[in-house]
Amino acid sequence: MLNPYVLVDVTVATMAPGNDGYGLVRDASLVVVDGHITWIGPSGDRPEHYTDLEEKPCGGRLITPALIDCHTHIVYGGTRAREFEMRLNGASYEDVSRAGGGIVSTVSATRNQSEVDLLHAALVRADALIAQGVSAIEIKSGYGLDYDTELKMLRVARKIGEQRPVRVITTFLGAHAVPDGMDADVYIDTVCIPALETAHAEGLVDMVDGFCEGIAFSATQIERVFEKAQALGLPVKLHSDQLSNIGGTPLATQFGALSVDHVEYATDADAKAMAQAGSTAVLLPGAFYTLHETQKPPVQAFRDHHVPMAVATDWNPGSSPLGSLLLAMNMACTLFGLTPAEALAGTTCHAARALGLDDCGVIATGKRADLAIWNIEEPGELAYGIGINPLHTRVFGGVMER
Ligand code: DI6
Ligand code: FE
Repeated sequence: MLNPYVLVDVTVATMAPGNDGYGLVRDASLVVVDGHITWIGPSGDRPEHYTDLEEKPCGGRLITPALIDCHTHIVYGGTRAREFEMRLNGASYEDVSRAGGGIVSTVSATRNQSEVDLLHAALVRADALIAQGVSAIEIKSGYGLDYDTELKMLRVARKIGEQRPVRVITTFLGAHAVPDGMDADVYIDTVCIPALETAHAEGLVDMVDGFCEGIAFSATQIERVFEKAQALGLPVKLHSDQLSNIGGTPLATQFGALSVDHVEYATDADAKAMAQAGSTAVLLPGAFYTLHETQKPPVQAFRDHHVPMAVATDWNPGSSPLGSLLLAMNMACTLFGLTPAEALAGTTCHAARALGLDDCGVIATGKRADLAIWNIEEPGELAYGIGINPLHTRVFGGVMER
């Protein structure tokens, strides 16, 4: 059992709702008992019964909730660096495709790689996120597109959570792309839905996602997957309005989606529907950047309708080979116009909400002690730096890592 302790000489960005955006407490103390926060406030106000605890001085550093990457695809085989090179040497999308590139190449590499090798590569990616103060990672399947490989990906994702001090939330994304040579409807009914049922029965699935897009699946096809998710009692989320608007968001909100992700082409009506359904908008600037997208997500509409905005890496080998959540925060500010406080909310309290987690993402009494202690004094610096990692140390479930 962990001894209780108190972090002293800190500035705390609690990210608790309803104040300056950061919920800053200066000259603060933060009491941790049994892996949970039991008191946070100005040092002078610390209750009598907490005065004898072991004190850990933090040298005036900033503490935030540990970061949460609420949208990743970090389990995959192979790399797409070659096609990046080809495109920059003048090859067209068709040339890349003819040379066996694109999502199809990731699917075959993921099918061909052993579970051990997939895990090995994914752990390296998880470690990169953890090193930036991340304590929870959502990980999707979706590069198998066959029964066995979808299950294999989810087992690997679960193992990451067992082998590293990080919470892993798994998402079944069987409806990610139509496998080569297969009809989309046949795939949904004979592969995707049966794989979801088995994965759920084996305890491998926390949430269900789909890719609703002209190049992937229609809203009617996704609806069948969501009906199955609902029958199994699993929450849903959706890749929607990334490259076009084909009605994914109204569908997602009808199913009470935890989040609607990408949303560059979402309309004001979509934002309104998301607000009514309580869905979080997950902004993914890494994909926007990589694909040279020009349509920005309707950030002002999300603000006007009080839709919480999360920010994530979307780490995947094709459209977002982005291994830094801090950089995603910076990009969300520079490319989409989020304020640094919105960007930090996007990777803490709103990211927790996008995953349906209510025990983390803010610093408050009763929450898990998942914290990031930074070598900076002002929270605005987190989104300001480009490729800078100011993490001093992480606290995971109350355990201070150094
Ligand atoms: N949206 C994307 O941008 C990626 N998947 C998705 O649903 C693309 C995935 C890839 O190219 O590997
Ligand atoms: Fe994605």
